[in-house]
Amino acid sequence: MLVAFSLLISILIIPSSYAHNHNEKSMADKVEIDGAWARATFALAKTGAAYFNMTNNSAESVHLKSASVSDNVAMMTEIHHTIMKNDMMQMQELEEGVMIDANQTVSFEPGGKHIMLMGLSGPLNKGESVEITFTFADDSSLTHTFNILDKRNNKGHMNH
Ligand SMILES: [Cu+2]
Repeated sequence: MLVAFSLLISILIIPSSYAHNHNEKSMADKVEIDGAWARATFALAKTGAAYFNMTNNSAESVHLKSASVSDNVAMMTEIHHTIMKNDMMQMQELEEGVMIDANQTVSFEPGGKHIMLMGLSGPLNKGESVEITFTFADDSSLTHTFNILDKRNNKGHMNH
């Protein structure tokens, strides 16, 4: 009888703790994106870059793990940052993604962090837009529209 009783308790407890998690805001719900744009490319470009600010409006840190686009846009999407190596600017993938601390904004901007679109299926044309989906450590995700702008590359970041 005692065994049956404790089994019953664990059955009751597990679903209620799941229910509790569902009531909490997902990481995707805690962030806001602004200033989103992607750089227009020339006709035969195979890579493109996108920039934005991501603000964490919550009291807990948020872990952005990855970004993706439709296969129609590019084969691969990576989160990159830019480092100086031997006086040269180089890009590196941030394989673990990016942590955004409580109530902080992380800027993805030319010469710094950016979303890299690799294996473009066509050029990113000024005036059009591209949808980028962000996925967080809790598997929540959000999709944002990036307008394609023809901004000058003023930081000598040749690959972008
Ligand atoms: Cu890059």
